[in-house]
Amino acid sequence: MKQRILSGITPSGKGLHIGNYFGAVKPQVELQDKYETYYFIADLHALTTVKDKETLENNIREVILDYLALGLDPQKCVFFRQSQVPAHAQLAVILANYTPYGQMKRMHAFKDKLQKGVKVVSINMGLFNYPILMAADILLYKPYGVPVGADQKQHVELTRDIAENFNRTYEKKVFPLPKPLIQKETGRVVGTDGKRKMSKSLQNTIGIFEDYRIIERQIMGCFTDPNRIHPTDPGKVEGNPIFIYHDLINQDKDEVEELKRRYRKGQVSDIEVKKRLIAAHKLRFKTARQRRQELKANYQLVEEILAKGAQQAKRIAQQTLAEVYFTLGLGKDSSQKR
Ligand code: AQP
Repeated sequence: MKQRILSGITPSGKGLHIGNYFGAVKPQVELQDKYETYYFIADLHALTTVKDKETLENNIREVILDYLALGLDPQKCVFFRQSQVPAHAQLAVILANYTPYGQMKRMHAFKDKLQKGVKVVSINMGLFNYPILMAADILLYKPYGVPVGADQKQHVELTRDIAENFNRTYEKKVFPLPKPLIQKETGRVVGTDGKRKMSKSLQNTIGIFEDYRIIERQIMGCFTDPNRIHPTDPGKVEGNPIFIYHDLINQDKDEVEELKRRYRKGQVSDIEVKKRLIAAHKLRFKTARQRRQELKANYQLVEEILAKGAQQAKRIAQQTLAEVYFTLGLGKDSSQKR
């Protein structure tokens, strides 16, 4: 029997960026053949930041199309929307009782906001509780592993702690402990500012499906070697975001090596390196962009995929929830005993 894995994407912005792709989606696509896979759109999580109905609906549609166009195959995986499986919210309410407040205060989703100067009083409880909902998302399916970017490691670790706490309380192994599956090379793709993780909210992304004028602007504006003033100055390749992106995106490895060699010697301009990256991006994502157009034109089919996925997910999720209810003393059987 295949081991099970599960992962999700939050529709909090317009679409996926290359950090999401190389850090999470690409490995998830590759795992479809080896594992029993559950992938979902974490639309309830988006409520922490998106408060406009049309924007939310639009974000959800965009991410669904992105995800499918990038290679998620509904023949191989169960693909669904979190909000269509009520057990996610139900289990989150329960798991909150096995989660220490002190530990929640150390979660980075919350701490990042504080560091950005946001006042505690203006942080909504959805954001504060988001790692608990994420624990519910995961534990419902009792997966062996969760393929995510490095930024999510802490949340998977919290999930393990909650599961352990629950199991210990009832002296029963209801939840197996899931492993974070993080890519060594691509678990944290740096943003175009060259400093921080590529993130929608930091506006340091390179898109995948955006209009090419936007992607060109994103690439042309990318941070490179700050000590290099003229194209004839020898440049630094290691840790230079433009070469990190070439290594990820450009499938012509000879071209990448040639550009690196010339860059080190001061024989190529930043502009040329960036233009070659734009060309490589166009080539790399050409098929996915076409597939996305086709899916968009046939959205009815996409909805059918999601409805079927929700039915399949519900079967597992309901089973786990019933087991949890029973373990707690909320189950049908325990009340019948009285
Ligand atoms: N820069 C990144 N490098 C590697 N992996 C990344 N992921 C996100 N950014 C990077 C991974 O992508 C998956 C989906 O992430 P999400 O939907 O939870 O979005 P996110 O992490 O919140 O992405 P952003 O762009 O950083 O969004 P904002 O700015 O709204 O917080 C996850 O597996 C994530 O690890």
